[in-house]
Amino acid sequence: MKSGFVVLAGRSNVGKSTLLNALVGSKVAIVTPKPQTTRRPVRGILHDARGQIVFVDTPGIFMGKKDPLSRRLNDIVREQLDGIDAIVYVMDPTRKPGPEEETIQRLLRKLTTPIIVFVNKNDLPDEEARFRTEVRATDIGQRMMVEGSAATHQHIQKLTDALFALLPEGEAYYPEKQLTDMSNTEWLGELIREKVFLHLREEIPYSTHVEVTDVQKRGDTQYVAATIWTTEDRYKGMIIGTKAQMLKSIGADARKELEMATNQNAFLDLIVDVDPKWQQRFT
Ligand SMILES: Nc1nc2c(ncn2[C@@H]2O[C@H](COP(=O)(O)OP(=O)(O)O)[C@@H](O)[C@H]2O)c(=O)[nH]1
Ligand SMILES: [Mg+2]
Repeated sequence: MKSGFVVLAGRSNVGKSTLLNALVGSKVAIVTPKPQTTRRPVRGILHDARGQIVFVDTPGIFMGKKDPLSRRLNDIVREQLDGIDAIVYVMDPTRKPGPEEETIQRLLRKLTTPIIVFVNKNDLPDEEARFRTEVRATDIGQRMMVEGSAATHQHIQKLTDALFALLPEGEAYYPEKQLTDMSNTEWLGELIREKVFLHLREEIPYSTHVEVTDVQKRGDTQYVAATIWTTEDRYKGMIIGTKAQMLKSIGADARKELEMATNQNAFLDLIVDVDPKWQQRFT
């Protein structure tokens, strides 16, 4: 069998997490329209008759950001590039390739690891994907360029085939049914965090961390208790909302998705708490 590690690289918001989910065939990573949602590299495992591919979704590269969290994320991205078998460099034709793209390409050109460029969001019309021509002209010494869509699963198979062709023979890294390296608790926390990102504006979601404190089976219901940590009292108020409407919406969305994913009833017990220093405890 074939096996190997493949890193998904690219700017924030190009669709790396969406692509990871498409490749694995299950929702492993959270996806939001906001940049820098992914906070730690998430692994998603593709099992196939040909072998196994471990995909690593990276948080993207944060240019010019000097805060400890961004710095740490940049270090993580560099560490991820060691000892891997191939890179899928994801590009977004709806945004102009700027200095950030150049920084990433400079980094990738230096590597000897085989690269496949995946031009994503091919489902969008030319009016929206205005930079297709520029993106198609990308030359970083890649083995191949595939145009497709992570959202509609267009040409995902083509990408998978190209990767299997590149990968060495090897043993399986994960048991056959395992789709991610995240624990169930971590995944539940990520699911709730995704809803926080989808419901709240501007900087508030970035000030939050979700800690799952209890998971229990109660009859045929999965009971999940979690704390949404934020850095300031005024954020706490906004996350809870008037008459707790915001928190209820976040909880309802997370519960619905959890019920869909697990095919059983779920009950979410969410509280919001303030800790200006949560970053030191959880990252
Ligand atoms: N139209 C379209 N949107 C996409 C596609 N892939 C991702 N997106 C959207 O782009 C945004 C960022 O996606 P995400 O996977 O979180 O990007 P990441 O930051 O690179 O991980 C989300 O709103 C996605 O729904 C695609 O193939 N087509
Ligand atoms: Mg992501």
